[in-house]
Amino acid sequence: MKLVPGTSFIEPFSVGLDLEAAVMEDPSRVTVRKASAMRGYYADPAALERLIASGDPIHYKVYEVPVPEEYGHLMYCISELEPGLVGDEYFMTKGHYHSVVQTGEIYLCLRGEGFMVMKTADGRVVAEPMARNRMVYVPPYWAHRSVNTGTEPLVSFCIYGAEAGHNYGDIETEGFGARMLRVGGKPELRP
Ligand code: S6P
Ligand code: ZN
Repeated sequence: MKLVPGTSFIEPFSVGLDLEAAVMEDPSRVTVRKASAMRGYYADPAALERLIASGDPIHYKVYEVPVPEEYGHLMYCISELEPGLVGDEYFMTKGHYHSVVQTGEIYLCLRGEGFMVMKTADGRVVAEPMARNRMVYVPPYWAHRSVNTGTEPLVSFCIYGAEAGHNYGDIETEGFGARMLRVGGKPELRP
């Protein structure tokens, strides 16, 4: 067998995914982001500070059994975003471009309801609905952020090229171009 430089050889394995319950059974890495990790992301920073002061609740968790972050491997995760509002803005993930910007991603929604908001570097914004059994295709070049507009956790299974990496910096500087706000009790994407 001839190995290709840059792509590690590993043993096959399997992982328990309970798609009914929307959980990964034995994750070896769980990334937790609390409200305090979201400073700078919401339109109403005072509302975020009140949320942090009231106990800094968990915003979202990402469950993984990681593989090498290399071309050829496929990374996958369960992403679980809590429901809630910061002022009038629905709870969301930070959102990112992939560092290897030509890497796409698939999100299969298992539970909850919301949107995948996606943007390009030249300012286009598209929001695709997320609901159980709905799959969102995030093409190469599109930054992506999940937004929970429902009343239960928004849980998705995602798969992407393991070399992708996360570029949060560009979103921190350029923002997302639009926000998902509760207007008259309903979600509305506002520029
Ligand atoms: C990774 C993939 C997800 C997100 C997760 C959290 O490419 O898109 O695993 O990392 O949903 O979002 P964020 O924007 O905080 O990384
Ligand atoms: Zn991604």
